[in-house]
Amino acid sequence: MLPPRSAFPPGFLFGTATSAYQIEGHAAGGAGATHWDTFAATPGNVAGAADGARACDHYHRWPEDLDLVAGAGFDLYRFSTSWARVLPEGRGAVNPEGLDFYDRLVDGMLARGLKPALTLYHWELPAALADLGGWANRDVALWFAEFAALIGQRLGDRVYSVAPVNEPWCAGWLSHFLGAHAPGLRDIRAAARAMHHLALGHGLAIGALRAAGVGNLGAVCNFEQVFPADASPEAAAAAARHDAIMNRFFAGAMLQGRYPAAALEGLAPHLPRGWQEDLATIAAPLDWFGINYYTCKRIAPAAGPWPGYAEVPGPLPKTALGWEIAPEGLEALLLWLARELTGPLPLIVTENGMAAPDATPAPGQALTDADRIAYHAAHLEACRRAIAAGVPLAGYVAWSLLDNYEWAEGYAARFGLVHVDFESLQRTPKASYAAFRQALEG
Ligand code: IFM
Repeated sequence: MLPPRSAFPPGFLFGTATSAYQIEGHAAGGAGATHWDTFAATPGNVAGAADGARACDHYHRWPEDLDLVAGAGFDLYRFSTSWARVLPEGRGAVNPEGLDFYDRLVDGMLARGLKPALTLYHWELPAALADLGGWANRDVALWFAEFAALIGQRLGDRVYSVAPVNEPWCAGWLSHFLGAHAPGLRDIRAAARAMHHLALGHGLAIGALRAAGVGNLGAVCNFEQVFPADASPEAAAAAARHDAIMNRFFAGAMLQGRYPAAALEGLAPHLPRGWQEDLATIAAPLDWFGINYYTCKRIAPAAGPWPGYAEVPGPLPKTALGWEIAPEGLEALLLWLARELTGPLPLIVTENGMAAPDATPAPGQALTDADRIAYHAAHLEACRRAIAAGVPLAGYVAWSLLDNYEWAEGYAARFGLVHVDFESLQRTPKASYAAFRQALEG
């Protein structure tokens, strides 16, 4: 059972989230190509070579999807704009159909009493900008700020909150150093530059949004609880390096105006000249800070060049993606953030959820995803403990409303509270959806 709404402070916000490329159906509506289209079209990158061309066809089915969000009693809907849908070349000519789509979507949320929580960039970089070097090119951060201003001018009067970049660690390190996401690079120089320019793009976008009169601006970073794989000093140092790259790089820059020393020891030689001068822009004041949390990691030293570490499997029960289920890690990270980085700034859990091996529901039957309910329940209890310990936690957002395009995993990993049949595109609420509806009534 999920803890009821009444177990949280008055005004605590409950939401659910999606992102543009994962659900919209990118082939519809005149959107430009993105680096995810080309990444998926390259053999070996994505399970089944799946892409987001059709996804959940949310572009046409959004009224039904917003009815589902409202029907569960959520207060807030976290969604994202696709840069390439609005600006097919990344800059220059606007696709009016794209802007109109987001206009209708936001009005649709307001009509249903939902707070629109907008993320500007959830990873689908316009291919035309990838051609120019993507995030490794500083100009992309400047063009991103122009996109932010455009969206701010069009939607800023109606959205509840805005965050520029979802999970910059994924858009930077996972995509340019580990090669697991588009553009699929494994290059430390590109990674260092992309990470810095993503941070700069965040700061410039915050400035552009404030200049457009948009308020309630924040950031959304992903965090993992990090453990050394054993008691050796080498494992402790390896874990500290992962912690610096994963948990402290973006949060440190955005909240304190500095990159952690344990990350700079490997990245500094590859950062663009004069990077220090961008830190004041990156650390633009925020109104809230979002934490996306899914799992913990155990880190062992590994041979080879910096950063010289590898993940090792842990003993906890795992999700369908093999991610350890570690709700205590959420509590620990919330306490750490509030103590060391965010202080009185409101925190929001902007993503939390699990991929489960859901079976296809029988016609007319709810899908029984007891493991997902238990996952959300345990993490909501972790939130309650953090609040009781004094953390100014203001909301919890479940990932995800719908089963959707899970990036390199294609359509096999299902995170939704609502099952999607990717043939018929029929939506069927799961038991976890009903659990949220019940909890949010109480
Ligand atoms: O599906 C993703 C989402 O796009 C970003 N955060 C993590 C989710 C699950 O992997």
